[in-house]
Order: sequence, then C-alpha cells, then structure tokens
Amino acid sequence: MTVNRPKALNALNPDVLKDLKDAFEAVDLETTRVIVLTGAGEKSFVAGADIAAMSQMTKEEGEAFGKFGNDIFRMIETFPIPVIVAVNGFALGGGNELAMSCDIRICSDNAVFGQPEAGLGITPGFGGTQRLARIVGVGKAKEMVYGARNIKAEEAYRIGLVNAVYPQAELMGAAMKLAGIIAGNAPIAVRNCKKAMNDGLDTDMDNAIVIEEKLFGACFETEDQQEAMKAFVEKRKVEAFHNR
Ligand code: DAK
Repeated sequence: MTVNRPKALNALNPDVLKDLKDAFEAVDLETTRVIVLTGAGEKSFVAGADIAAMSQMTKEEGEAFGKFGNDIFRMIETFPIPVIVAVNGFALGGGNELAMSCDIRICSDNAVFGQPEAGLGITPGFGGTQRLARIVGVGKAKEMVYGARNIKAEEAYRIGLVNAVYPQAELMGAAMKLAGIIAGNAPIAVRNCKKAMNDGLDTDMDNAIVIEEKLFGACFETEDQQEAMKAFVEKRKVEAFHNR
C-alpha cells in the first residue's frame, strides 16, 4: 500500500486520510497475510498532516480532524493482520504517527523522523504524544516532542523507533522479505499474537496473561495448529497453512 501524493511529499490531507481508510477497509482478510505500507517517491514517506489544510481550522475543526486521523490510525494499529511500514524518507508529524501505528518499522538511510508540531503552535494530533513514549520511552519522547527536533535514521534505530535501516534501494526488498517470513507462519496464530500483544500492553499483567491464555487456547481449535504439531511429531515439514 503506497501513500501517493508526491507533490506535497505525501502529506496527509483529508482526502489522503480517507483513501488510506478505504484501502485498509478493502483488504481481503481471507487471502492477505501482511500489509507493507510505504510512501511514493524516494524523498518522503509522509511529511506530516497537511499544514496548508490545517492552517485555517477552528478549534472544533481541529478536534474533528484529530479524531478523523486518530480513528484511522487506531484502525491500522488494531488491524487484524500485521502492518510493516517501510519508511522511505521524511516521517514527520502525522507521518511519524502513521509509522508508529504500524506493527514493525524499518527505514531507508535517508529517513528523518520527528514531531515538529510544537514549532507550528500545536500538539501532535494523531497519537504522537501517546505512541512515541510507549515505543522509545518517555524521556526520549518528551525531548523529541517538546524540542520539535528531527532525528536521522541511525538515531531512530539506536532509540528503537525502527527495527532496521537499509540503503534506499534495498528497503522494499527487505520489507517484502520480512513480510514473506511472517506470511509463512500460521495466519490465525499470527493474528492472535498481534491481538495478544496489543491488547495485553493496554492493560495490567494479571489481565494481560488472561488475554494471552484465551488467544492461545483458541489456536487449538484450528486445523493449522493440528497439522503443524502433527508435522513436528512426524518429523516432516508443514505443507501449507490454510488459515483455518
Ligand atoms: N503539508 C503540506 N505541504 C507540505 C508538507 C506538509 N506537511 N510538507 C511538505 N509539503 C509541500 C511543500 O509545501 C512543497 O510544496 P510546493 O511548494 O512545491 O507546492 C512540497 O511539499 C515540497 O516541500 P519542500 O519544497 O518544503 O521540500 P524540501 O525538501 O525543501 O523540505 C521538508 C522537505 C519535509 C523538510 C519540508 O517540506 C517540511 O519541513 N515540511 C513540513 C514538515 C512538518 O512540519 N510536518 C509536520 C506537520 S504537522 C492534529 C492533527 C494532526 C497533527 C497535529 C494536530 N489535530 C487535529 C489536533 C499533525 C501535525 C503535523 O503532522
């Protein structure tokens, strides 16, 4: 899936956000195992929410725009299958927030990450004050958000904002390879892993382990679990998972 508005460095205006929502809603969950999200061109993943579109907003319009984006990013975060984001350049403001809504972030060596909003007279509005602290820790997140300071790919890697950095030309290959590895595993198990980790992180450990127990138990009703464990016992490879 590609955010494709290169003339504005793929900045998110209401139309682009709506297209993103429609694209996720159109995914066939019977046949799709993993989504790889990137931006068009070689310069920018997403250079933020559209500043021109936001510049004249009233308080009410700002809140509504924030909710519109937040609902879409939350849909991506809780999407049943994994989403890998291949950050191919600028990931600023809403761009960094979109990347943080995805499960796994990898980037090209020219990528730049940041939350510049405080320099524009606003707070991050698509989850940046919440997800950045959860991913990189509260101290680093506060430094980046209060300081509106952008960081380069290597620093993003060092603080755990991305899992790996690749030369631009290798980024999509690496993303597809990772997607292929995930897609080779039992689809229902992968989905349950995502749900267990996401839902568990939103609650305390006593409830979190119960969430895991239920999703673990549910796997034992699947054909894929039965075949995979039978194959192990019989010392042979699983021929294919059937998403059942
Ligand atoms: N919005 C609109 N247009 C943008 C844009 C953006 N975020 N980023 C770039 N563009 C446009 C530029 O205006 C320019 O258009 P033309 O002049 O050619 O028509 C074109 O893309 C190419 O950009 P540049 O000429 O500036 O390219 P450079 O290589 O010189 O610079 C840059 C690249 C990424 C450093 C620079 O474009 C830049 O600083 N862009 C803005 C980055 C930024 O500050 N992004 C964060 C935006 S704030 C909320 C909801 C959401 C948010 C906050 C609150 N609520 C409702 C509460 C989110 C906020 C943000 O994302």
